[in-house]
Amino acid sequence: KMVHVKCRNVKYPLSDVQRLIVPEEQTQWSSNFDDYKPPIYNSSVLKNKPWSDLDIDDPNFKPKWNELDGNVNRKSHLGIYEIKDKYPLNPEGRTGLQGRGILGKWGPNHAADPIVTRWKLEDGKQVLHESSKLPILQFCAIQRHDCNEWAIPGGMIDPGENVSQTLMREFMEEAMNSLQNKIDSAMLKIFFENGVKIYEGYVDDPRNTDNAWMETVAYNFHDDDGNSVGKFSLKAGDDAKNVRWMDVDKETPLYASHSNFVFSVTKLRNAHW
Ligand code: RP5
Ligand code: MG
Ligand code: MG
Repeated sequence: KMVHVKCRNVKYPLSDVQRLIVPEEQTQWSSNFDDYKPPIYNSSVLKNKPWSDLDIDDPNFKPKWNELDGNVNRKSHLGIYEIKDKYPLNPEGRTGLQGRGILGKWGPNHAADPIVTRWKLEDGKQVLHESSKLPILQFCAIQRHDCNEWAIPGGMIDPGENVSQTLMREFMEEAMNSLQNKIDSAMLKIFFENGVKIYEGYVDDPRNTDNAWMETVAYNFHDDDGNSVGKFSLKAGDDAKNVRWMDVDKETPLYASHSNFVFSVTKLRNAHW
C-alpha cells in the first residue's frame, strides 16, 4: 500500500503552489537527486496562531526535536527523524516542497482518526455483498471543507490532550456538530472507551512537505447491533461540510491514506471490501 504518493503529486492544497515532481525512485533522501531545489512554501495562515510553531529561524524558536517538547509532541511514530540545516526531514522522503505549507508544526503533526462503524442493515438483517457474500460495513464519513473529499472525521491532538479525548471530541465536532444531550454523552463516553487501535504512523496527506508531515492514530469504534452510535442522527460541523453513514467498498475514493485504515477495519471485522 503506497504511503507517500498523494503528498508528491498534487498542487499544494488551498494555494497555487506547484510541487517539484519527485519520481518514486528518488523519494528517499538517501537516493541521488543532485540539483534538488524544490519551491519553499509557508502559508501566511499560520502567522501568530497559538497552535502553530514560530518560523524556524525565529530566535525564540528552540525546539527539542524527537522529544516531548513541553506540551508539543515532536516525537515521530516512525522513529528518529533527521535534522538538516535546522530543518526536520520527512521520514518518508522528498515531497517536492520545502517549508511547512499549511501545517502548524515543523516535523510531525499529530492527529487522531475515529473510524466509527456499524453494519448495513435491511429489515434488521445484515446486508451481504452480492459478489463477496460478506456483510457490508458502514463508517461515519465526513466531507472536508478544504478539498471536498470524503474522509474519516479526524483532527489534530490538542496540546495536553490524550488520544482518546481527541477521538471523541473530533467525532462530536465533525459528525454530530457537538450536539450532545445527556443520555447520548453518557453512552458516547462508554462507546469511545471501547475502541480497537487500527493504525499508528505516517499519513499520506496532501499537505505534507519535506519539513512537516501528518501522523495519526486510527481507532475503530464499532456498534455491532446498531443500537448505540449507529442510530444517532448525524450533523456535520467544524471543518466538515457534510456527514453520512457510507458503505465501505474499495471503489470509494477517500482523503489522504484513509482507505488504507478503513481497509484494515474490514479485515478485522471480516467485512466486504
Ligand atoms: C489527516 O488529516 C488525518 O488522518 C486526519 O484525518 C486529518 C487531521 O487534520 P484536520 O482534519 O484537522 O485538517 O492527515
Ligand atoms: Mg478534521
Ligand atoms: Mg477537526
